[in-house]
Amino acid sequence: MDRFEKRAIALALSLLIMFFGLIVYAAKGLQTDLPTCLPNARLFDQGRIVQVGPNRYQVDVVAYMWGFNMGTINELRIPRGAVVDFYVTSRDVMHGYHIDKTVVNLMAVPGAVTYARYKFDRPGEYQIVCHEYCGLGHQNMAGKVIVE
Ligand SMILES: [Cu+2]
Repeated sequence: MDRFEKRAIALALSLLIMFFGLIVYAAKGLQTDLPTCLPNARLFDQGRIVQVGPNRYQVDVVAYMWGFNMGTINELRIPRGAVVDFYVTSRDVMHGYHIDKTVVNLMAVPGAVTYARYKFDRPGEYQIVCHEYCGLGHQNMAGKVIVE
């Protein structure tokens, strides 16, 4: 192995370690879990918002043709700094659940629950869109998160 090969391998290894460190930092330091499918999660068919602690919320989202039920229809109001656990499922066909300007980007799958956590540090309106074509009313399938 010549000197150039050793340097290339050392560089590749240090990049791998750096990327892994960034993933751990994003998950723990920024409190953004990687989106996940929870194969054994309890199923639900009603949307709801539950406050589970000081500025901590759990939101069950049921996507349907064509809207999002999150306890309220298409709108979620939370205070600034809230940490929200999103559990997303679908009542009919596959939908998407993407919250603009965040890393929340989930599939809504009938019979399954997907999960993401996000901390809303900045006040304002965040658009929610379905990003999986789901039928004739797909383009009307939108909502918003309002951070006060
Ligand atoms: Cu949809």
